Amino acid sequence: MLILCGFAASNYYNKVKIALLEKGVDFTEQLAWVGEVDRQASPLGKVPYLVTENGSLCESAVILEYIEQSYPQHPLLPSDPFAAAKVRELVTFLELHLELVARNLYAEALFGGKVSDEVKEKTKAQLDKNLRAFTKLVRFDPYLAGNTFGLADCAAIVHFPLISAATKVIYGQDLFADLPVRDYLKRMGERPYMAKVQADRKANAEMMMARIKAKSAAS
Ligand SMILES: N[C@@H](CCC(=O)N[C@@H](CS)C(=O)NCC(=O)O)C(=O)O
Repeated sequence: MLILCGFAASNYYNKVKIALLEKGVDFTEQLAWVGEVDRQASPLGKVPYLVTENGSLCESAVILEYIEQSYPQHPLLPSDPFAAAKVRELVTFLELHLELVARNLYAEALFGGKVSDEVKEKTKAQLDKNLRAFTKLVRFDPYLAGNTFGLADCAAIVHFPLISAATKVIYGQDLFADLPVRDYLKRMGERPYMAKVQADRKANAEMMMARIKAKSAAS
């Protein structure tokens, strides 16, 4: 049986969890906080990583490709190579050009730290530019890449809320204000397993904040 390792407050962890639930693949979860990661499995110390009968894998995009090829039921990629590439293109835009850029803000937006004005300005310019490009690719009809739920949705469900929250806190404005992201997330939130995913995320986020507070009080 597959073991998904990491913590449920992580967007990348939940991306993989949603894909497994969507496909109906059996798995168990194992809690691994940052700093407690098995470095053989994930040499950069990042979560998630997946333990399989063949060994372990890290990097969520790689994990999702492995799951998709190993468990063809309820496909999350179209069989047509071009249509599948369009889904992967959206995931790349979301993660490389939006989430990874917005990540520059998380220290202040989410974790009580501080980010310099210079970083905030640079990040805003990059986000605005990359959002304009993303807007040209994204469909929302009703799923991110068109009429079928897929890998791009597994990514969007977890990344949109975080990017929205971070940009609202830092710039007083939701990056996605002009896109139908709220309605989209509401629809995605109605998928049968989502209430549990959100409850797990919330409970784990509370644990994580308590750990951060305890660590800073001890130092
Ligand atoms: N590219 C990685 C990103 C994963 C990632 O950044 N995970 C965060 C938690 S959301 C993490 O482990 N951060 C700890 C670190 O970077 O040291 C993936 O897709 O799996």
